[in-house]
Amino acid sequence: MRDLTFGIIKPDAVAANNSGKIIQRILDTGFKIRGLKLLHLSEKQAEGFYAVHSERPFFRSLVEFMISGPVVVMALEKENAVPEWRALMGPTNSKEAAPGTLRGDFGTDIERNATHGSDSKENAAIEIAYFFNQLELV
Ligand code: 3AN
Repeated sequence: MRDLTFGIIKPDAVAANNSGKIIQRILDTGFKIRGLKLLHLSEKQAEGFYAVHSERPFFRSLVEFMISGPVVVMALEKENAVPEWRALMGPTNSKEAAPGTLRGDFGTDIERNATHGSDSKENAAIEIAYFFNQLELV
């Protein structure tokens, strides 16, 4: 069954002009792009998106990073989209991510890790709805 997941190309990867390469990898891996836009998040938007991490020690730093420049937000469709997108991204820490994964090829460390992906179908629906309205999804 084809599912949706939600992805972000983070400010480090956008600033390094890697958005196009990442989108090409996404298409080459068989995802269909159902929604796509470039945004510069406000502090409130970033805090809201990462609210589950608000008590974590890295929260402030994560929010500051996510508002440091534009991001690309994406609704992605594929069979088993959530695990497939996480596999393409690689592990959270770019230092531990293998070459050939997006975080391995385009990220730097655990914070500047090039991409975000939903961790469940339920969260994918919540995260897509946070950034896209129905008219923005094809
Ligand atoms: P993932 O994005 O792989 O699901 P989460 O949900 O554990 O990882 O973390 C959300 C985001 O918070 C990560 N993408 C990463 O940028 C940041 N993060 C997680 N752990 C740390 C940490 N120890 N130090 C700094 N940033 C972190």
